[in-house]
Amino acid sequence: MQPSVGGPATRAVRLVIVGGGFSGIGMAVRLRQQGIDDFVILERARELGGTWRDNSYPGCACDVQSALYSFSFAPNPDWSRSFSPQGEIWSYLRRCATAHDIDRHVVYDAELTGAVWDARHGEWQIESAAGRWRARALILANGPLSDPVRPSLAGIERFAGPIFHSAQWAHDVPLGGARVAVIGTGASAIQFVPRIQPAVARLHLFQRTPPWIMPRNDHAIPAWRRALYRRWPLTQRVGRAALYAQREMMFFPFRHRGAARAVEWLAKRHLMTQVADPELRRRLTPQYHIGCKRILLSDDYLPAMSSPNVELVTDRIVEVRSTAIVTADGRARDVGVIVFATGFRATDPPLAPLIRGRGGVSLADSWEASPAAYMGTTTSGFPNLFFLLGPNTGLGHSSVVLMIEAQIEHILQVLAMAERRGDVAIEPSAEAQERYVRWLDDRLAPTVWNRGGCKSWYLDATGRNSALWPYRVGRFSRVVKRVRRADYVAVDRPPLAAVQGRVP
Ligand code: N01
Repeated sequence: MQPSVGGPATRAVRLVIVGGGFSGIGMAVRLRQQGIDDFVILERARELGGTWRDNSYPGCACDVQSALYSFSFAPNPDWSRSFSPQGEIWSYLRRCATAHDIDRHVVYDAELTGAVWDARHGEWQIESAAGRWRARALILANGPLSDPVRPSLAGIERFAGPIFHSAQWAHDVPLGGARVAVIGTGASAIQFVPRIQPAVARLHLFQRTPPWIMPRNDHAIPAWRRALYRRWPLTQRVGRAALYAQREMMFFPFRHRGAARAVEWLAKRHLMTQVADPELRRRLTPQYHIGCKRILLSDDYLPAMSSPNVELVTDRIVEVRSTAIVTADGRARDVGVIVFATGFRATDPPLAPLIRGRGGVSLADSWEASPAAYMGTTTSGFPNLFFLLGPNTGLGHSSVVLMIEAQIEHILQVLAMAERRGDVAIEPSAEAQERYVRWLDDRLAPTVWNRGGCKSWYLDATGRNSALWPYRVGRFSRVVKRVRRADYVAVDRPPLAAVQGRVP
């Protein structure tokens, strides 16, 4: 895509937000609260909700308590459970959008197909499946866990039965009485495996690496407590603050091996009480430090492993045939349906090749397979481009909605600062970004995520941890909400002439 000030079909707005999930809706609400109305949300689907719209597999729920996994500015007194199911979270998001009059800003079926920084006019030229826009600022709120990964297994194209990914659950495929293969044992699989196990004839669960699993302790929120929250909202805010503090304390084992050993002991005890067979237990016991991969919560996954219709397969898959999966030991297991629970393109963002900044350089070229951003939110060479849940904003211990909210405040402050300074476009200086990323890398180097003896989706193709923030949420909020003016440079003047020379 070449930069061009489009014809009549090109609509001009102040901001374009890509994605209408938690990040996009949160950004839109805060923009409206600031009196900024001139923006659109480009949503590739036909409804809002992001990952909470897409992931509809049986048993899908949040593994962070809803009181914290929700916007601070939109408390919901009606959560039915401490860890609410997907349907409730999705409706909550749609309600937030409606309550704040966001719907009229949304363009559906509008998958982003390209965006180019037009230095001459100081704006982004944006192309989508629903048309063209030009905008002063582009906010990528497309989420790190949006695009499923399907492994390339030899012979998969020959498989005769249905194949689908957990994030694109095929509700029209009947699993009752079927022989089902589930590939992957991450956060998604452990939620749906116990739900489908009672219905299927046979479930072969292909595990490459066992996860550490802790008790979930989910419970219904009694009607009296919901009434209390409705009547006195302050009580819910106090509960949220307590939960926030409790979750912040859960960070400790991620940085202190002694504390992590105690958590490992608890997880092993959980396994011991839920799985009687020592051989099965051995195969379900992780051989890496707890926390290296996401710690999972479940009270019903491990018991499902002992069901007579479940087989835990730990041999490597070598081939898929029309009605079977063959493992490295030469065994072929007859299966009629394959479900991939194999995760997402988290550190290999699919939009990166489509976004072109100064000089026509793409994000993918600039990042060279290792996404990096200043404060997880902006990146040098890409004026007025902002990320929500960008590089190194993931968490192992708390709610990412808190990270989104902190980033939104950062973006609002940077936009306001640019306006005050009279800057048409602004970006972090290369030095500020390098300093920040070096600091992150140094902090992450000794942690369990980098050194815990596992390979997780936190590590990108280069082996760098470009997914996680290395501290508590509180520290991120403090760092990000205090914008350092000197770290942001204007790119409209004097560099404009030089930039113009390079762009056709
Ligand atoms: O995906 P994952 P997920 N052959 O990447 C295996 C969030 N989430 O969808 O560990 C065989 O964690 C892979 O094996 P290994 C949450 O942040 C949140 O479950 O790489 N197996 C692993 O077991 C989570 O972390 C909620 O050896 C293959 C699995 O597939 C993130 O989403 C709920 C394979 C992938 O696990 C992703 O979770 C659900 C292959 N070729 C998810 N390739 C909440 O409740 C991969 N695997 C908020």
